[in-house]
Amino acid sequence: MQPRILDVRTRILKDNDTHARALRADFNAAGVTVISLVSSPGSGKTQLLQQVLTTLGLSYRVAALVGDLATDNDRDRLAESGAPVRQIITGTVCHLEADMIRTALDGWKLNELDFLFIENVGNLVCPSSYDLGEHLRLVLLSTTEGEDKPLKYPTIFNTADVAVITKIDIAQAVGFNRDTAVASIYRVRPGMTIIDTSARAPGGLDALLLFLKTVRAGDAR
Ligand SMILES: Nc1nc2c(ncn2[C@@H]2O[C@H](COP(=O)(O)OP(=O)(O)OP(=O)(O)O)[C@@H](O)[C@H]2O)c(=O)[nH]1
Ligand SMILES: [Mg+2]
Repeated sequence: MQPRILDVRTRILKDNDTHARALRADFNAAGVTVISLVSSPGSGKTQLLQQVLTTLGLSYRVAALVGDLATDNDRDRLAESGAPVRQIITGTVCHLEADMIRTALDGWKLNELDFLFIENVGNLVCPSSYDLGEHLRLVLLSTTEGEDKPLKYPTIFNTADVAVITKIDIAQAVGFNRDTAVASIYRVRPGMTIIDTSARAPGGLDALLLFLKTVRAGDAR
């Protein structure tokens, strides 16, 4: 007799999950690779993304959405790359939600993009609970914020796919211990992919760029 699998999932589907699922279906249908970035405020999401957009924009069709409680500052910084960028102002909300992404995408032709990047609101707590329909979530950990952050905020690392260590150029100056940081990440997520970056050093994003191109090559097959 075939073993019967009993689905004991009792979680009530939240509105956000429904919206996120619809978004992911649209992203897949359009053939666009969607990558989100989460981290605490100031760990370098915009700086990194601006350079990623600039470099990938030479060979790929790229665009970005960026969320903040207030100001268009990050949109303006990202737009310096030449890529189309839209700001989502969340007001008092400390994360992006799938329906905000849907609204912000209005009028954009997804099938004319290879990569869509989404910079979430700087926060290590709220964004972890909200699926945005993205294919890959990068969690950034900067050398300045303390090696124990993955242990203190495990959920954001558990809901991300890749950990990106930022500001490696100042690691020594701030006494960053990479082994300790990696051990913290592995305590939460054994074997998680970790990519070191610097937005200030020449070639400091090469490993990340190669990773993103490999992801795209897999999606585009
Ligand atoms: N030394 C160094 N500084 C960096 C690097 N990346 C970013 N910074 C600096 O860190 C500060 C914050 O960077 P942002 O890119 O604004 O950080 P963010 O994560 O987008 O911040 P929020 O959007 O407010 O959450 C800026 O002063 C950057 O110039 C890096 O690789 N090395
Ligand atoms: Mg930013």
